[in-house]
Amino acid sequence: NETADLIEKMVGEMNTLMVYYRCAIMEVETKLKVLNEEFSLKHDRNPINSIKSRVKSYASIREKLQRGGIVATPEQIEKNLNDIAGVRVICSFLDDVYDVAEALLKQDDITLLCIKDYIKNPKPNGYRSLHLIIEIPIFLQHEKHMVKVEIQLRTIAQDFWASLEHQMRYKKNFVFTEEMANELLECATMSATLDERMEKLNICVNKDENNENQTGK
Ligand code: 0O2
Repeated sequence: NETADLIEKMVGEMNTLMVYYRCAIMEVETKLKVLNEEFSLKHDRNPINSIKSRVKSYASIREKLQRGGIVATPEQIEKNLNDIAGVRVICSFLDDVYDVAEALLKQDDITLLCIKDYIKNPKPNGYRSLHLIIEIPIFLQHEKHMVKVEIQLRTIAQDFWASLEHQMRYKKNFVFTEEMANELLECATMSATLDERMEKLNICVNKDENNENQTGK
């Protein structure tokens, strides 16, 4: 009976923790949507193309804990895992990635715990994305709770590559041959070139827009 009580208590605590992560995702999503609205009002376009969020599944949490030799208690999970709440922000242009990240990090209730810029320093396989680990408060009836969220910001082209690479890699835990890995890397380089060319085009569009405004056209 004592074991059953203990299990029930643990399950209850885990469920509460997962609710906290879902609430933190809602907070971050709202902040991003507000920024998108403001930008679209000022510049007549959306810097954020889409937002995809998820709370890590119990199976993935368990696997990650086992890999790290971490005891599966809610306290240890909160302390050691940074990516249980994940928000992926797909931006239109490269500049948007950095502008959105900067605007978000400026907000005084957000604490940046870690930043990894895989756009400036891509992974050897070609993966590009800006990763932020932040901490954000959620306000409950009687308390304020700080929650960690992993935010991945990337362009549409970077997301295209990462989504397909992820699908292929996770398919039966496939290990790419050297030839395939090279091909993937080349695809990543091509999508990076695409981003740079689109970015340049957008700079021209913005310049023209500013000139028109100045000449009162
Ligand atoms: P999933 O299924 O997306 O959740 P760790 O987070 O502890 O595993 P690290 O090095 O601190 O390791 O994290 P990193 O590399 O900053 O970011 C990990 C997450 O970034 C991954 O989560 C992926 O979502 C994404 N990512 C990193 N590298 C790649 C890559 O080469 N290809 C793709 N498609 N995504 C990548 P998960 O938990 O591994 O996967």
